[in-house]
Amino acid sequence: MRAEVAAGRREAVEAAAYRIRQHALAMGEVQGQGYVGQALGAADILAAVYADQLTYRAEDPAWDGRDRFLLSTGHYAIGLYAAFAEAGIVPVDELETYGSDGSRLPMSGMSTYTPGMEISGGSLGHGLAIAVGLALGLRARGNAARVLNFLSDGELDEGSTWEAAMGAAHHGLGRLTAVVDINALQADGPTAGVLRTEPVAEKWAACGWHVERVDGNDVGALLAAFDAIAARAEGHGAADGDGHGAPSVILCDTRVGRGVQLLEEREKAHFMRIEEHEWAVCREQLAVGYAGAAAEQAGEKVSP
Ligand SMILES: Cc1ncc(C[n+]2csc(CCOP(=O)(O)OP(=O)(O)O)c2C)c(N)n1
Ligand SMILES: [Mg+2]
Repeated sequence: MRAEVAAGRREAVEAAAYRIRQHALAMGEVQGQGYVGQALGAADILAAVYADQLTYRAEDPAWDGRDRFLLSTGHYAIGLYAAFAEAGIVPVDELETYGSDGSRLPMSGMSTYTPGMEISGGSLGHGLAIAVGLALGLRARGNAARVLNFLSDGELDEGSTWEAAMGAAHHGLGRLTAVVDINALQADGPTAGVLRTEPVAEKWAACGWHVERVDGNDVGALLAAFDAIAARAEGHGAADGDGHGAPSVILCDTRVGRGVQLLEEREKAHFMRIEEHEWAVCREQLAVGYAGAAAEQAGEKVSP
């Protein structure tokens, strides 16, 4: 049975996720549109990674001992910039430049522009293969850093993802972790209608991966799954520099727009256009929802 995650630790990550959502709304408002729904949906995952799991130095993002977090979904960059701000890798003030000419924060994630951005991921389906190469290289150099690749459910449509998955298992990349945001959505509509990828867990297992599947908007469940995977990565020779073992995947079922009811219910959710008067509503709904959840957890009665 899995150990319960301590309440204080979970609350710290939930607070980080709340700030990531606030940052994402602020960036979205600058442009009036964008991939805000993905940032809100993935905020709990990004908070678990940057506020709890990842080893890095905010003041030295290129430090060789860092764990590598590869965002293969370039359009999710808005969410990662928000996490970078929360982590102290980019200043909060800089977020308002998002998507503007000359900004270090372009709409699609680019490694040459942004400190901490490991790859340029706009062309989908390449991140996992890059992660495999990176993990092989680190292991060959005796570097015990972990490699995490964040990918979307749309990237499971890509053959290159599955080639990389088989390669990772073949090479026994025990310190490689794939984190899949299963928001059930793609640019052309629901994932189930574009290309049926389920049963996803069975597919990864058949490729030789250790699989965890969780509610990706439940911080406690996320941390427990990440802990289990980190323990496996550690067990796979992190200390002796060997690093052989089955790679791990954490399948995260999330909701687009999570935390802002107006956006959770929006039909066209891949690229959202949000009216000027709606931003204040979004901020208000986010704040009320967060306060309500915190009060509920504290055992207080929340009025409907
Ligand atoms: C190789 C490639 N094919 C197509 C696209 C166009 N494209 C951009 S986002 C996207 C949707 C991919 O699915 P997912 O990331 O799950 O979408 P979301 O959950 O963000 O709506 C597509 C097809 C691309 N960027 N790269
Ligand atoms: Mg998707």
